[in-house]
Amino acid sequence: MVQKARSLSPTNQRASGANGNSRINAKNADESLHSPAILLERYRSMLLIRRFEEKAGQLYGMGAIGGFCHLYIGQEAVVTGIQAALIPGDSIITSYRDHGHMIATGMDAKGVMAELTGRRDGYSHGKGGSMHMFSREKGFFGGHGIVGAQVPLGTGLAFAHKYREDGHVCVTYFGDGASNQGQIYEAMNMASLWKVPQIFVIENNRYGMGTAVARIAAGTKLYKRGEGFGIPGRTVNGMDVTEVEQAAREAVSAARKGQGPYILEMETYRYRGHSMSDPAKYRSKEEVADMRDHHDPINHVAKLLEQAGVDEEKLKAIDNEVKAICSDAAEFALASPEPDASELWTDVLVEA
Ligand SMILES: Cc1ncc(C[n+]2csc(CCOP(=O)(O)OP(=O)(O)O)c2C)c(N)n1
Ligand SMILES: [Mg+2]
Repeated sequence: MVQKARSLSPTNQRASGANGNSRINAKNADESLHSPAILLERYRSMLLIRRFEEKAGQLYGMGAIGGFCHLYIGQEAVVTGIQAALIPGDSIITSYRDHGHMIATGMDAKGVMAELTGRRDGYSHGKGGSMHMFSREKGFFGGHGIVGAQVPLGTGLAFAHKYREDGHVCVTYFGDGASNQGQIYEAMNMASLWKVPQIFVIENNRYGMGTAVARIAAGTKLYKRGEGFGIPGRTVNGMDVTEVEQAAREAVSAARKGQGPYILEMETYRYRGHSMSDPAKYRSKEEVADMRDHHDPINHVAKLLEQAGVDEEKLKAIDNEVKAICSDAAEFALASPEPDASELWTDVLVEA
């Protein structure tokens, strides 16, 4: 399997798919990923992220969340499938669209919601907000507001895994817009030269703020962006959690075995605006409706479960369970006090 993953050289990719895309080979697919038990787990994880984000959107509307708030609704299959291929001790780093990533690592919904609302019980004691949360315990290294900044940091995390010989990998998420940032290519060069275990996951949701990929990218096949550095890549249907997990398993397994970095370009879509303050006038309502109605990652899994004979009541019960988690998180957050003014200078620098 490792050989297979690594042998997807750019040349092979061109030969392997009608559009030059290297799709997951159905023959390699692990059938157990389609079992109702696994699909139910993935369904719950994706739904928890969606309900969490809907609740965050509500709190923002009520004025309980200040500053920026970038929702992840529509993209849930990406982080859910990737996380399913990881083990405790692996590290994850991403941009400001980060709530889903935190929830997927198992970070506490209460702590995340309390941080979003700027409260003392939040992950950064209410001083970081939506874009700046961390959990060493869960291997989550932020939460970064500067576009692309997390990518070289991710190379550093991956280097640490290699240096310590701990067998872990770093998954570094970034967007289609970020993929035009110069620092990403410096990071890719080092990552490949030193063969560090870094998986570059490009969440291509088609827009960077209000700008469509084709308007800013000279070359829209983002999975090929590592070609010059000898980093293999492939596109993945990011609205299909099983396809994401299968691709992640292959890339992660190769990286764990010392074969170096890999690029996974996830074809995905965000339903909401770039942030809560974006009216999203740069795309049509029909486009968004088509994605919601025909490509939704959660509905897709629900349909598969129904076809496998899983009772609709069971799915409803899962929805009620995750909704309760999110309501409790909101209640907890709103009951938590704001940080004291004396906290202004604490946790700013760490004495080395
Ligand atoms: C260095 C830098 N330049 C510009 C911005 C403003 N900005 C914030 S998000 C964003 C778009 C990034 O889009 P993409 O990478 O596709 O991520 P998405 O928001 O779609 O998840 C821009 C230009 C910034 N935060 N940092
Ligand atoms: Mg984008």
